[in-house]
Amino acid sequence: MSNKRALITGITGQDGSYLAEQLLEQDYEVHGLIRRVAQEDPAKRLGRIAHIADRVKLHPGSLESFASVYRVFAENEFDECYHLAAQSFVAESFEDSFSTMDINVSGTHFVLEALRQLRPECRFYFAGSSEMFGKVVESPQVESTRFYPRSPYGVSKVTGFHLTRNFRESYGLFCCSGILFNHESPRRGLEFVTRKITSTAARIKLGLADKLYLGNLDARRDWGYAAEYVHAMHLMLQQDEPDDFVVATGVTHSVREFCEVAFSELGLDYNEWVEVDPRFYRPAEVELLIGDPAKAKDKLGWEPRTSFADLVRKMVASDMEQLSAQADHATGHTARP
Ligand code: NDP
Ligand code: GDR
Repeated sequence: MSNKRALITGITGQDGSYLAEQLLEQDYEVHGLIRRVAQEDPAKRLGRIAHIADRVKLHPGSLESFASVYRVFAENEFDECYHLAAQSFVAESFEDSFSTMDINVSGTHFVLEALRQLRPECRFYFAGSSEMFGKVVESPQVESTRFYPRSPYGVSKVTGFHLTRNFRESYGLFCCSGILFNHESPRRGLEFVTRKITSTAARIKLGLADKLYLGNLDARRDWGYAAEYVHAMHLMLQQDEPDDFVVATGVTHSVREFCEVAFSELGLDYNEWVEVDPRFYRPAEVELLIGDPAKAKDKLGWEPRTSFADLVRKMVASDMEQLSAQADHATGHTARP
């Protein structure tokens, strides 16, 4: 049993919520940094952690304010810090690259610097991303694959990765980066393509929507299950030495294939319902990602368990369940056969 104290930035997000659950199960004292706005509408903004809200300690703050991050470290002696908070939507990073840089680069720098000054023994995890590989120079991608980011988001994560390594090498801090490939779940934000597909397919099935508009259907991603990926983050901080790890399934599928499986799960043919809308294309695209998680398997004993088809099924089932209740109440809507 553990009595460690962990800080999770981004605790209200998909990964933060799964990680908080897993750390609580291991008897951690779990703290989270949350934006003040989250308190304005907790039912919505804290929805992913509502079921554990009475067991975590939440500290208002923002990655945009060094003072707020510093205060949280000054008031609490953390053993582990999982830095997950970020502007995480790649498409948005093209729309507002400056905010993305501020939050993802300066925000990471703030957390590292507060930790260095106040709690250098605290172990640190940085949420690196397969987007750092971008226009890939080799496949599959491994820890040593050269970075070639294709978006402001990707650039920000490359910078965060180098900052993390630099704090490890310069100050001897226990700093790790996970290079996580796309990971999804029923808690995924609705703006990401997987959840957009499963939630809209469910709406179509229930007669609540008539079309699904998407961008590039040929982009390929290595999609895994989020609850398993956060376990890898925890394992990284339990090692004897800090290091960086690729976390992936080693299997790649296209957005089109995701549509095929999700719609067929509902007895529908995606060709009839999906339409391409150029608005959802990106100025520069990451066409193909496929990771090799051999190092994580070898050193962490971590392996993915959920298959692509099971992941899609899980997400479709969850969206159907959530939306069916709404459809029952709506008048004039009937589920499609
Ligand atoms: P989400 O978008 O679900 O969560 C992002 C979190 O960051 C939210 O809790 C959000 O808070 C918080 N946040 C955003 N801006 C700020 C800010 N200025 N100050 C404080 N908190 C802020 O992301 P995921 O859970 O999917 O991802 C977690 C991390 O892993 C991110 O860094 C992401 O970039 C990275 N990553 C994700 C992958 C994936 O496939 N999911 C793959 C590789 C990396 P709020 O609720 O208030 O918006
Ligand atoms: P990604 O995830 O950019 O890989 O970043 P996203 O689900 O947004 O896009 C995946 C691929 O699907 C294509 N696509 C669309 N994407 C969205 N969002 N909406 C659409 O309508 C659409 N149509 C096609 C995209 O062009 C892209 O190729 C996610 C985030 O979680 C990051 O934070 C994380 O670092 C990476 O995964 C790994």
